[in-house]
Amino acid sequence: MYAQMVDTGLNKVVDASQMSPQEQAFQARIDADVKVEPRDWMPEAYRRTLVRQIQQHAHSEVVGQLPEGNWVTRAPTLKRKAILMAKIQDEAGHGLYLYSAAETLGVSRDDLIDDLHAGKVKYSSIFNYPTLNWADIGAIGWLVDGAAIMNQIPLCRCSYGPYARAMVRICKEESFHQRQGFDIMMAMCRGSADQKAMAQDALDRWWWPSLMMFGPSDAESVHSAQSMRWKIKLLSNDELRQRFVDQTVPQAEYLGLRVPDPALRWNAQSGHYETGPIDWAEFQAVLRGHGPCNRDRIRVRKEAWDDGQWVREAAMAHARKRAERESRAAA
Ligand code: FAQ
Repeated sequence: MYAQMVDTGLNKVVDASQMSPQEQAFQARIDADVKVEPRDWMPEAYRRTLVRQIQQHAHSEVVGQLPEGNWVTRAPTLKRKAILMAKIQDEAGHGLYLYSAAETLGVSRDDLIDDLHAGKVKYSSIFNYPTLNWADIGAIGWLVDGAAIMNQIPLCRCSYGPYARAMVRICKEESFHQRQGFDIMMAMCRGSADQKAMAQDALDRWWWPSLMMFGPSDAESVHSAQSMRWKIKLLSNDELRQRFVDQTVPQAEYLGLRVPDPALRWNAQSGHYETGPIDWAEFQAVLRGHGPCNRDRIRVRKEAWDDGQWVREAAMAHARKRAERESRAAA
């Protein structure tokens, strides 16, 4: 239902009896937790599934800079500004590691970026929401980076070596990002009544979109079953979402904030929080390009890409000259 753009050639999980001997051997290696490396043989659908997920992830990191970039010039102190700039640079770096990981699968970064700009591939729904005040920067770090880590820690153990290794460093940095967001929220919640109200307003607006980051429910998730079989995904969308809720609700309580879900309750029997229904119509609308900021995000990305053309050309010219100098010196 939600997957319209990228055809990975798979509609259902491939059963062992339908696999060629080569595919069976591949699955046996996955089952034995042997990492797949770029030069290893892999089923075409495995390769395409990885390209789809890794590029969506890379684009999310890059587009994810935009909502925060909106606040660099208006951060409340020099220290907060320096931290925010460092965080945004980290996100750019994550995008670069991930594009590199995707390139090991035989695709070109330029083509991936063209596909993003043409609206052919997705990036995370969360980045189509606006950052209206400084508390939103706290909420992004606390909730969005918090959700990102919850999803990404298991990816450090995923079956594809270059993706798994990229995730190790990314997760270390995301963990710092999450703490800086919580620190902003704490400062605001300990501040004036108006500041606390801003923090509550940010939680009210970011809570549900953060839950949507984990993707459609397991029943609706098109790719989960096969991706889990291949250990591209280790945990399902709903499992990760539940872990996030269980971790985050006590943090909201610590801050003295109210989670905007009247149905939220602790189930002592299951040992988990139960939540009210997610508005999947809103999620679908955002994925179809009708979120509050979809058009703006792509427009700004394209402008940044075009503006950077001369920098890319200059870097290439410099690399060429350097290589020529080095080969002359070696001759
Ligand atoms: N937004 O069958 P599933 C970050 C699409 S990084 C948009 O369940 P899958 C860092 C999905 O692509 C955040 N699209 O798909 C940061 C598929 O469409 P397709 C990004 C979504 O792949 C923090 C269709 O729906 N993280 O935040 C979303 O098995 C702060 C069907 O769904 C990653 O990408 C969504 N929320 O599971 C940066 C992590 N959910 O491609 C700056 C890696 C689903 O067939 C500031 N990715 N879709 O057209 C994953 O773990 C998975 O790809 C999921 C989706 C869990 C996102």
